[in-house]
Amino acid sequence: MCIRSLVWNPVPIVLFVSMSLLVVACGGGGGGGDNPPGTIQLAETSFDVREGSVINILVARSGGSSGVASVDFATADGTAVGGADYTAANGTLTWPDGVSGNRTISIPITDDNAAEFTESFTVTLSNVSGATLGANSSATVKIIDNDVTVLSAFGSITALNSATVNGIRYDTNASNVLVNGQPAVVSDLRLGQVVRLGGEVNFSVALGSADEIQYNASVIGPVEDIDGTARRLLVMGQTVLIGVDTVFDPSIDPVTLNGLTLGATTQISGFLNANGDIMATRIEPDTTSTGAQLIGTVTELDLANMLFTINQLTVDYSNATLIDLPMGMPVNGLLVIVRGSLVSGILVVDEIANIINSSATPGERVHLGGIITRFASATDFDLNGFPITTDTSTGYVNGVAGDLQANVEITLDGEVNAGGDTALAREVTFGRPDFDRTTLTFDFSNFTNISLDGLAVVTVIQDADFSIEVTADADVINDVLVSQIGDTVSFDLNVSRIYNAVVRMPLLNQIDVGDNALANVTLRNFDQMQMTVNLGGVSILRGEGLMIGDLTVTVSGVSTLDFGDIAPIGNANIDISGVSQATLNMAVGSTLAGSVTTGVGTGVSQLFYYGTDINLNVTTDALSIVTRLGDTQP
Ligand SMILES: [Ca+2]
Ligand SMILES: [Ca+2]
Repeated sequence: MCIRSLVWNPVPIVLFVSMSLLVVACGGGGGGGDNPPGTIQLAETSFDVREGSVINILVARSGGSSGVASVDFATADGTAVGGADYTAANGTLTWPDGVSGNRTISIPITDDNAAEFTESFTVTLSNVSGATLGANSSATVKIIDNDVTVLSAFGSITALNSATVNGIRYDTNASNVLVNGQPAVVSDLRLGQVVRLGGEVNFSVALGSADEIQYNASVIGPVEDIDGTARRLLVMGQTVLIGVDTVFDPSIDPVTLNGLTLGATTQISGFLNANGDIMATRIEPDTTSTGAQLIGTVTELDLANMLFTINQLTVDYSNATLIDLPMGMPVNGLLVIVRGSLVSGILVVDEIANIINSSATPGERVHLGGIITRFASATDFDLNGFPITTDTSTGYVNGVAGDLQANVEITLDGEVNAGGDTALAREVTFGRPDFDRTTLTFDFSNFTNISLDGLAVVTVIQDADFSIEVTADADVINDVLVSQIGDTVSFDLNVSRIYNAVVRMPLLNQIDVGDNALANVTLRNFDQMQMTVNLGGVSILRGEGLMIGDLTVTVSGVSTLDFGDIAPIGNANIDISGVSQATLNMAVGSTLAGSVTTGVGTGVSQLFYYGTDINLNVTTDALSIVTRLGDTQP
């Protein structure tokens, strides 16, 4: 089991790893004795089961086997109802004299065709005879629906190539995308962006599809203060706090707050907390936005002069289009998005829109991640500014109702009420949904190669000295196990967290990104006579400032290699397969050889290249595509 800090913790720690490391281990103890009657209890007390399957619950007699023993069991309805959602059961389990070990309670789960919330029932042991009843006398079984439900989701993108939001992976092949109010495409989306998404989900497999994805930055404006120690920024009058899973755009060098520039326009995505601060999920330099943008709460409204403030920023709305505002005017306490331009330190806005009114449709199912911004009681609080209620049917994961308080991060599955002004939470998960653990491995077997696996944002930079830096906060120390075996350094971590890792090494002859990776890797400034790139999994590899003589490339899985913006490559041999693509900038008169093939699934494999007088010797199959983008780029 993994217990995580529930409250945002901005205290920074940089795990700096050279070549001597701490290995953490844990162990257990045991006992013995004569042969007593033993203890009877459930092997586990919490089960998640999909509709249409059978749950087998083990009951164990342990610590002795003397004499005949028995125990009664019975199911009891919670939000799941016997007969409709599962087959109610009761009976007696027995162990003969001298026999210990497991007995099984098997309960079929109904497969209906209705889209439902997660429901639960309990299995309870009673009337133990001939042994002692252990502490695990009751279990909760949660039924995860396997029917497709339409919903609206809100949360940060934790994986790309499709978009993973709140633990659900959404197919994006048919998504309409809006970025900061403007029409955009799926490839404009970035890790860590907080998005609103409409689509369909099958919760039993955590897969869905998104019809619509909207991203609005929390703030686009100049950086006014950088506090690297407190991990805090001031951006256009707004306090921005950097957390454990804040994603830094790979163009930020170094990949810390020190890589930002005072006065430069910066785009921040994140969640507001109860103080109105922005808990950043993503930071990137912004060289393309022509205006400023901010999401925040109206205060100090001055109707006569048509001014209000959002934290330390004064907003002038005298020339603004007002969208969805109550009675057509701003009011104190209203959460709004404003767009405009900074004039002498005042944000003169063209447009003010009510965020809350536009976010909820009466009766719709919602899957919302974020931070509790107002807390009155466990049945009355706001998540991201939106009012939430709970009732006796509400289930809790990784915590209890008493753990709810301001600034706690939760994810909830619920439904908007008929009035469209609150949502009833049917299940509250503290933190973000659990993912499997994975390992991010750096393999320095010959000090010229690097091997990556797992989920991370990794920047690999040419540097005379070897080092690895992983930026993480204090509460991660309980959640990451660093170990070294030979030349391999591993970070065993929870993949729901995204790590910013920087690797510095003098030479890079080969990089392997494994088939299980969900990695976003940038190679920067290497000058190599020869380089081999093996890119797999669902990964992205970009090159910046690279000079490569001969390049050998294998791209597989659902991966993207972008070497289109580097110095011309001497010669290249490629093998692109799966649903992958590569972009190369080839030298004048160079050879580009190999194959492009498309695997099973949606999409095709593609090779894009810049080149002049290229000796092209690339084979393709029926689906794959080779596209020349233009002449060799200087
Ligand atoms: Ca079903
Ligand atoms: Ca169902």
